[in-house]
Amino acid sequence: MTTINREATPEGDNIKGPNQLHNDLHDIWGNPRGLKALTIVNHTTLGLRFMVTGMVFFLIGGLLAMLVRTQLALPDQDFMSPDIYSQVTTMHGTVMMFLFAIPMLEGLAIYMIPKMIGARDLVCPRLTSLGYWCYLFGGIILSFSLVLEMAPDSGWFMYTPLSSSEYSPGLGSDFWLLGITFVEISALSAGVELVVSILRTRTQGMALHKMPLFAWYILAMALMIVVGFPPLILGSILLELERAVGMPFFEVAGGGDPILWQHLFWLFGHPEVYIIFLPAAGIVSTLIPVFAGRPIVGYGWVVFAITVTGFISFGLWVHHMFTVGIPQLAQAFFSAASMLVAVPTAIQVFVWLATLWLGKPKMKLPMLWIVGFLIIFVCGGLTGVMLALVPFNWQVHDTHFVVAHMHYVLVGGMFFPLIAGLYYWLPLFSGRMPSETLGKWGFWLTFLGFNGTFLIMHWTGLLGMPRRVYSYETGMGWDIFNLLSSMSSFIMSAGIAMVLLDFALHFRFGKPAKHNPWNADTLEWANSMPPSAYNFVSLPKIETRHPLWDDPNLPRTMAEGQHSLAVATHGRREMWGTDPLTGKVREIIHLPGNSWWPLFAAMALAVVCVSLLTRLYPLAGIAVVVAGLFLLRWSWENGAHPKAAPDAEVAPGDPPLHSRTMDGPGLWAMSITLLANGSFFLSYLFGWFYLWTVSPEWRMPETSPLSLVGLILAGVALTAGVVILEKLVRGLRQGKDAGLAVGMYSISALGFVQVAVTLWVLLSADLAVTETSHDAIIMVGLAYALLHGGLGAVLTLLQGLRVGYGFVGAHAPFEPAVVAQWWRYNLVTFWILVGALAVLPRVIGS
Ligand code: HEM
Ligand SMILES: [Cu+2]
Repeated sequence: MTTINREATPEGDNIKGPNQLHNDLHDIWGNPRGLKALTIVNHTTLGLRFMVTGMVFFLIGGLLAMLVRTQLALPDQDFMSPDIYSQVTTMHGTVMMFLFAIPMLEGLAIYMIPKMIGARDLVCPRLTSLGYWCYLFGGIILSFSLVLEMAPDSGWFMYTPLSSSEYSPGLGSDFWLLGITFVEISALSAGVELVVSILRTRTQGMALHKMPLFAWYILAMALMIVVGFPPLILGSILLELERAVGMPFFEVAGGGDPILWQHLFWLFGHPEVYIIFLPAAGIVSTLIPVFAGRPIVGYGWVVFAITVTGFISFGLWVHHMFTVGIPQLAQAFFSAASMLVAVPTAIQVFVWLATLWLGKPKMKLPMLWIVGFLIIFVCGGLTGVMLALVPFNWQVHDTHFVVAHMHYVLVGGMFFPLIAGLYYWLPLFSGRMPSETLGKWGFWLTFLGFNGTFLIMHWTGLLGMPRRVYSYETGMGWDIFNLLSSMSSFIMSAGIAMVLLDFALHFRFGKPAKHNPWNADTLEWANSMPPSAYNFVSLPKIETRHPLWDDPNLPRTMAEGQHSLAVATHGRREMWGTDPLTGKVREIIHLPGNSWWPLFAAMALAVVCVSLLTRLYPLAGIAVVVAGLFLLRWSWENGAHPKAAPDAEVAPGDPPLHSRTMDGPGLWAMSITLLANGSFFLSYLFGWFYLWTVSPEWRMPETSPLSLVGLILAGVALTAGVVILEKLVRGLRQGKDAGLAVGMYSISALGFVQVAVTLWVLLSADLAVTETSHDAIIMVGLAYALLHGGLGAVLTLLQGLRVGYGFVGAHAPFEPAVVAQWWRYNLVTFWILVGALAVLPRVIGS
C-alpha cells in the first residue's frame, strides 16, 4: 500500500476528464434546494449559516449595547427602568459571549478547516447540522425572553443567590440556564468534530508540523471547549434543579454554597476568554505572513505559545474571585499565574511584529483591521496585567474600569481580527472583492468610535463609577465623560454598519476577484470561488507548510483531478483518513450524506427546553424520549447499513474504508466526547468534595443512606459486561465474529441488571433531596450512573440487532469498539462514584 497517489492516467477513472469528474462529484456532494435545504450537512453551507446567524445575534447584542449607552449618556435618566436595564445588560453580555463570539468563530472554523487541511468536509457532517439547529433554536428561545420582558437579569455570569428563585422569582434565570445549555450542546458538538477532523482528516503528508497555524489555533480552541464547557453545563443543571425542584445546591440553609456556582462558572468562564481569543489570534497569524509576503517568523514558538495558553488558562479561574475571600496564599498563586499568561501572548505579539518587520507589509483592507487589533489588544493586555495585581483589583473591582478593560480585550482581541478575517476570506465566499472606500470609512469610524467609547470608560472607572448601575447622579464629575463615551459608541456603530453594508453590497457590486487575490500560501485558496460542495476534485500530497507558494500550479492540477482520490464511481462521499502525527494515509473515510434526523432531533430537544421552561414536565419527558429515538434512528444508518455503504469495495492498492477498520473517526469522536463527559464528571466530584469540605451548613448523615452491597452488585454486573465486551472486540480485531450477537445481548442484559440494581439502591435510600444538599448531590450522582448504564445497555442491544441484520461483524467491525469505549468509561466512573459517595463517607465519617 505504498502508491496511494492515483495520478491521472490515460486508463482508469480519470478518463472522463475534469469536467465530467466535476459533474459526477457534484451529483454526490451537491446541496439540494427547496425544503430539502434543511437536510444539508455540508460544512461550507453550515459554516456560512453559523456565521450569518452569529451576525444577526451580534446586531441584537449591539442594539442592546446602544440602549445601555443611551441610558448612561446623561445623569438621572429614566429612559429605562432599573429592572429593564438589568435585563438589557445581562442579555447584552450573554448574547455577545454565547450567541455571537463562540458560534461565529466556530462557524468560521467549520467553514475553513476542511478547506485548509485539504479535506472535503468535516468528519461528522451530521453533527455539524445538529450543532447548527441547536444553536439556532437555543438562541431564539433565549432572545424571545427579551420580547416577553422576562429576560434574565443577574448579569451574564448569573451569580447565585442573585439568580436563585428567591431573588429572581420569574422565568428569567430559567431562560438563561436552559437556553444556554441548549446552545452549549452546539458548541460542544462543533468542538468534538473540529478536534477529530484536524487530527484525522488532513490531506496526505500534512504532518502536524506542516499544518497551517490556523488549524493549530482551532485545535486548541476546540479542545478547550470540550474541557471547559462541561463545568458550566453542570452548574446550569444544578441551578435549574434548585430553581425548579428545590434541590439546595447553592442555598446555604440546605447545606449548599453560592460560591460553588462561582467556581463552576469561572472554571468555564476564564478559559472562555481564551476560547474566544485563540481563533482570533489564529486569524492574525494567518493574515500577517500573507500580507508581509513571507513565512511567519518562529512557527514553533507560536505552536508553543498556543499550547501553553491552553494549559495555563485552566488554572486561572480563581482570579475572578479575588474579592470573595480566597485564602492569601491562593490569591498570591493565582495572581502570579494570571501574569504568566502574558508570556505566551507576548511571544505571539513579538512573532507578529517580527514577521511584519522582516517582510514587506502591504496595507490592504484586512491589514488595517490587524493593525487596529494590535494597538487595541496591547492596551487591553496592559490593563489586564494591572487587574491581575490583587491590590489594584480591589480598588477597581466592579467599576467601569473593568468594563473598559474587558472590551479592549474582547472587541479588540476578537472583533477586529474577525473583521480582518472576513475581509480576507470574502473573495473566497463570493468570488468578489470588497469596496476599498466603504471599507476604509468603516474601519476608521469603528476604530475611533471604539477608542472614544472605552478609553473614557477607564477614566470613569477610576473615578469610581460602578458597573451595572442603571443611572448616576449629576455632580460626581462623571457627566461629560459618559456623554462623550456614548457619542463615540454611536460613531462606532456607524462604522460597523458601514462594514456590514460593504459585505452585503459586495455580493452584487464587488469587482470579480482574480484567483488567490492576496497571494496566500494555504490550501483554501485552491478552491474554486465560491467553493464547490466537495471542495477539491483531487486531494494533493503536501510536502511543505506553504503549498501554494511552493507550487502555484496546485489549484489547477487539483481541479484537473491530477492528485489522489479523484473518483466518483462508488457514489460515496470520500476523503482521506490520515495518521494524526505524520499525515500518512490510513483509510478512506466515507461520510454520511444529507439527513433530516439532525433537524428532527434538535426540534425535539427544543420542545424539551420549552416544556421545562413552562414546567410541563410530562411533556418534557415525552420529548426526551422522542429526541432519544430520533438520535438512535440516526445512528442506525451507519457502517454496513444499505443507506450508508452499499459495498465496501476499494480500488486495488487503496486503503480500506474506515468502517472496515477498528480505529476510524467514530472511535475518535467517541473518545473526545468522553473527554467532555469526563470533565463534566470531574466537575461533579469537585462539587461534592467542595460542599463537603467548605459549605458552611453542610450536614453529613451519621450513616450513609446508600446500600454498599447493592452498589457493589451493580458494579459487578457492569464489570462482567465490560470483560465480555473486551473479549468480543479482541475477537473482531482478529477477524472473528462467532457468537457476536449472543454476546451483545448478554452484555446488554448485564447493563440492564446494573441499571435495575442501581435504581433499587436509589429508591431504597430514602433521600430528602429538597432538604439537604447532601442528598440532592447523591441523587444527581446516581442519576448520572443510571443514564450512562441505561444508554450503554440500549446501545449494546442495538449492536446485537445490527449483527443480526449483517450491519456489524467481521466485515464491518468498528462499532463494537466504539461502544466498548463507552462501557469502559462507564466502568471507571461508576466505581469512582461508589468510592466517593458510599465508601469514603463510611471511612472518614461526617
Ligand atoms: C458594540 C459595541 C459595544 C458596546 C458599546 C458595549 C457596551 C457595554 C457596556 C456599556 C457594558 C456595561 C454595562 C454595565 O455595566 O452597566 C457592557 C457590558 C458587557 N459587554 Fe459590551 N459592548 C459592546 C460590545 C461587546 C462585545 C463585542 C462583547 C463580547 C464579545 C461584549 C461583552 C460584554 C460583556 C460580557 C459585558 C458584561 C455584562 C455584565 O456585566 O453583565 N460587549 N458592554
Ligand atoms: Cu479570567
